[in-house]
Amino acid sequence: MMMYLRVHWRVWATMVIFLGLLGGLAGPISAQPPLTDLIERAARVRPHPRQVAWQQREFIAFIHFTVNTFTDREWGTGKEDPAIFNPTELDARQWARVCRDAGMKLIILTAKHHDGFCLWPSRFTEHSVKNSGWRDGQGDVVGELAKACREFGLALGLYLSPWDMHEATYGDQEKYNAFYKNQLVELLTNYGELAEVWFDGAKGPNARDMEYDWTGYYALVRELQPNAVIFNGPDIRWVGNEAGYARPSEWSVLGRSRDWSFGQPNAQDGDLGSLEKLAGADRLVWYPAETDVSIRPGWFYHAGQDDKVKSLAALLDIYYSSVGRNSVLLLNLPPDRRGLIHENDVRRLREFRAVLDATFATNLALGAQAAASCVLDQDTAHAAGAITDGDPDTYWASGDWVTAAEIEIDLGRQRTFNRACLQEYIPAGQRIEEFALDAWLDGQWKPIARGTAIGYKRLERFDDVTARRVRIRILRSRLSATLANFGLYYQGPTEDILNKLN
Ligand code: FUL
Repeated sequence: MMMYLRVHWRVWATMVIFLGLLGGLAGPISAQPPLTDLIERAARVRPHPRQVAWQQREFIAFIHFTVNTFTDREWGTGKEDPAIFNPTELDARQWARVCRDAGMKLIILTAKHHDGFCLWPSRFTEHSVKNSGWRDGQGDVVGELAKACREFGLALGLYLSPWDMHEATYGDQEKYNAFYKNQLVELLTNYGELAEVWFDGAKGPNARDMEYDWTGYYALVRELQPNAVIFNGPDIRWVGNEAGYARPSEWSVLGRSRDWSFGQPNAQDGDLGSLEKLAGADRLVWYPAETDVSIRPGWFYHAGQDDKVKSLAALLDIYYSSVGRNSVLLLNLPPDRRGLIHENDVRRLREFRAVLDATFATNLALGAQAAASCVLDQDTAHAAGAITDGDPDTYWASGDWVTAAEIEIDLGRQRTFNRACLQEYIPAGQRIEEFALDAWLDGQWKPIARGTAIGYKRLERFDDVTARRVRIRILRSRLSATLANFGLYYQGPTEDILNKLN
């Protein structure tokens, strides 16, 4: 039996008035706007299309490469001789092929890391590939990668470290900001379309004082690459750790107070998006999290870490905890001194891809019958069938102030599954605060998974379940709920999948 759960706005209003009265009895009446206003404001925050495009990439690559690769360091000094940069077999096509085969959609290259060495022949410094032995000083790593990305159908992103240990003007606000912007313009104009620009906020404790012209940097990106998302800027934020884990409740709707001038909220805060957090913010914005992590302990290549490539289980756990928690996974693959992604990393990525492909190849809920306890205005365009039609652009919607609902799915016959995927229709906002998943087993509904924020994608893992009927319960949402997609999958034993690979 389907239950019809409807929390009407009048119920909310009554609750708010009641709480207000209680507050009045306890002390002075608060001037706070009603909770319904906050909920409605939060629910109506929407992403920019460039943020949606970024999120749909899901899995992207970082490439950390510079003089550090040749000095065995993580952070350089700025005093390295450019001549030490001399990869013997650099092949950006190999990077692009490896990334494409791994299912990644974009590559972000450290065009300049903190040491200041430029992987492209910048006109504004001598500290670059043009004074290295590589390709007799005629090479351009950024150019080679841009070309390879085009060939392999990948998008390109660039990292340009604001902190620059080599540049003499660093510390002089006017001169360094002009220098940095000149470099940024070179990158924004000479390599075709960029999909992401990565501004790293890191800076060593002994670095000179330097006030970056963030607003000016962002304005250049917007002017010259309007489709590029800005990391650590207005579009996307750092998830808050380098281990590969997003929060169990990862909200893309955040409150932004006046005191962060486009910078970060407290990235270490476990809660950034609850209504308690949003209350009191000057503005609510769409600000989703990117999860950056390296496939090895270091960001740069170190031969001593060849046997420390993350295990398949660790990578899968990271995937479910980043892509599966409303975030984008930015996985770093550091080229070695040859200028190639090492064989061990390539092998692990092939295994990782094989498991993901085997798991997600067949959606057992695709085309299944679905019925919801409520539908927006009984509108057939937003009926429950939209979540099983395989089309991410159609979606079920509950209707305003229907904040709890159920959808029952009939798979047609008994199926065995151990993975579930839920996706909200994020162009309309992020609304669901809590959900549960049940299966009809032995004549009753039994819970198989439960979670909080969904957003673009939520993946759940659980023990094997064999059932014909499943039920999604939306327990709490803001204003209304939407779902664009629902999937059920089965991951078999990894040994079986890996055996087929070799
Ligand atoms: C940090 C940097 O200091 C690391 O070297 C690395 O580039 C990482 C992605 O960001 O802030």
